[in-house]
Amino acid sequence: MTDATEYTPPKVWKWVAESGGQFAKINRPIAGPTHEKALAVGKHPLQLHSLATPNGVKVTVLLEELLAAGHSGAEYDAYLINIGEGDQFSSGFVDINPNSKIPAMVDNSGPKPIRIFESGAILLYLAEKFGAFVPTDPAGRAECLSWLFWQMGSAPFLGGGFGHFYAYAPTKLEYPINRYAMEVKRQLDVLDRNLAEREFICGDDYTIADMAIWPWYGRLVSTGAYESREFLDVGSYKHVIRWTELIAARPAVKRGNMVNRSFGPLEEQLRERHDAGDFDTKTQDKIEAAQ
Ligand SMILES: N[C@@H](CCC(=O)N[C@@H](CS)C(=O)NCC(=O)O)C(=O)O
Repeated sequence: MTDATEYTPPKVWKWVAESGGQFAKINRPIAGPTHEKALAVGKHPLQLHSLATPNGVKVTVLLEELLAAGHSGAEYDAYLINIGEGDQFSSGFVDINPNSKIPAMVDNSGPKPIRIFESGAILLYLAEKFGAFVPTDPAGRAECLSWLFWQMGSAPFLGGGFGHFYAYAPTKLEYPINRYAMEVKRQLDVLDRNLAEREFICGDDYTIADMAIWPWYGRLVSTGAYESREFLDVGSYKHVIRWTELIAARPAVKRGNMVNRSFGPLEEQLRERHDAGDFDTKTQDKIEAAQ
C-alpha cells in the first residue's frame, strides 16, 4: 500500500463543506429540505420524480414495459429532478422521499396518495400492483426477490465505492481502488456464472430483477461506466454481455432509457414525459430546433 498521506481521524468528525470531488457540492451530513418548493402534479395516476441515472432508469424501464404489455393504468408523468442543482432537497421532494434521492414516486390512483421511494421498493410496488414481471409461485418469487435485493445491496459498492474512488475522488488512492475493483469484479463473476445457465437473471422469464441489474451492470460492460472498461476487463464477462444486449434491444427499454435524461445526445433526451407521444415530439433535439 503506497498512499502518500495518512489520515489521523480527529476525536469528533467535522463537516468540511468543500472537501473536493465531483459531488462535493451536494453531499451533506444532514437530512431535510434546503428550500421550500412544491412538486408539480400531472394528470396521470402515477407521478415520477427522477433522473436517468441507473437507479432512475430501473423505474422508467418498468413503466414502459408495463405500458407495452397493455397495463394502461401504468400511464405516468415523469418530472426531472436535477440532483446537481439540489432539486432533491426541495420541501416537496423531501415529502415524498425523506432520503432526498431519486427515484421517488406518488401513486394517486387510490383514495389517498401513496408515496414510494427506493428504486427496489418502487419496482416491487409496481410489479405487485399490476401483477406483472414478478413470479407468483413461492420458488420463483423467492429467486426474483433474492436477485432484486442482491442488486440493491451490491450497487453501492459499484457506484459509491468503485466509481467514487476510481473516477470522482479528488485523488487516486490505491487502497480503496483495489478494494472496490476486486469487489466489482467478484460481482460481475457472480452475474456471469448465473447467466451462463439462464437466459434471464431468474430463469426463462424477464423480471424486475433484470430491470434492476441491467442499468448498472449492463452499462458497465457495454457503453462503460467510470471509464473503467479496460481496467475491469469487462469483455471477459461474456454471458453478462450476451444478456445486456438481449435487454438493450427491447423497445420499452430504449424508451425507458430516454425518460428524465438530461445528458448525452439530444435526440435521446426526453427530459419530462407526460404522454406516450412525447417520444416522437418532445425529445430535446426537437424542442431546441423549435425554439
Ligand atoms: N438506494 C437508492 C439510491 C438512490 C440514489 O443514490 N440516487 C442518486 C442518483 S443515482 C441521487 O439521487 N443522488 C442525489 C444525492 O445523493 O444527493 C435507490 O436505489 O433508490
